[in-house]
Amino acid sequence: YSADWCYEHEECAPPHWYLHYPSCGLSSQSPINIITYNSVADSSLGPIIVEGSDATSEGELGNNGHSVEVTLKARYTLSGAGLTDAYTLAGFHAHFGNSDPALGGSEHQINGKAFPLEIHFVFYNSKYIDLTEAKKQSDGLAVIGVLFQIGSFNYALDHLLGQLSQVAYPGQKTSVRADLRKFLPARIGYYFKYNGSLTTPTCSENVTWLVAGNVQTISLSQYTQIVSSLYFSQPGAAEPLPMLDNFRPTQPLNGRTVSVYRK
Ligand code: GRE
Ligand code: ZN
Repeated sequence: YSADWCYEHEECAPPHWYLHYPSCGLSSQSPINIITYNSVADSSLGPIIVEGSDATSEGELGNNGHSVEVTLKARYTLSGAGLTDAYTLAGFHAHFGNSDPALGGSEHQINGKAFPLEIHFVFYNSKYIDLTEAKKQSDGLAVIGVLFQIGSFNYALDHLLGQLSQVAYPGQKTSVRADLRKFLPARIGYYFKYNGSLTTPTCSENVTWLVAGNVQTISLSQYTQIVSSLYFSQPGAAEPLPMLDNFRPTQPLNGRTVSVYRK
């Protein structure tokens, strides 16, 4: 395969990523299985604070060949959570499973349980000029991971889901209006925090991970819309490859501490 990394073909799948991207073989990788009874309570962290314009923002929804991602024009800032610096939202994207939500799809697990969907809100350290520059820095990134289970209809996400068919293939983009507030609370009072990596190559180990403790819901039909709208492959490919199971397996903790804040 021409791709040097992928999820779907044995030859370029996660166990081989380190061959082209050596950082993927290091010892502080993400995602992880968060074992709640091993996490260390730290009340000094304080809640996660996300500030920014609360009006709906214009933005772009796109298929990058590995995930579906949204970027917004409005500026949102992450602080709190024991972070030394403020971080700026670069965008958010989704990792998910296949047509059977019981088989998982999230990257992080909680007590060995995977969820069908995980959204990553990627923030870069505001002292760097942009995401590209921040990715090269050891204190470059902070990512909020939000897990979803099948349950009640998710009104906040539905507007974006309706536009997925417009970005079925890699490279496609469409404009969207979204209010981050609706799916990322301004204050998150329950989360896990640990030092890890990008979950995609280059797998650089410069991410402060904040995984929300409260699992959100999405209806089964909404989940089905995600797993039936998108492709890894270009239009007209001899073998169309639906975008499914775009998650990396959990990685060894190797003695890292997972902190928990709950208030
Ligand atoms: C990803 O590609 O999945 C990713 C990023 C940046 C931070 C975390 C992450 O691009 O999982
Ligand atoms: Zn991600």
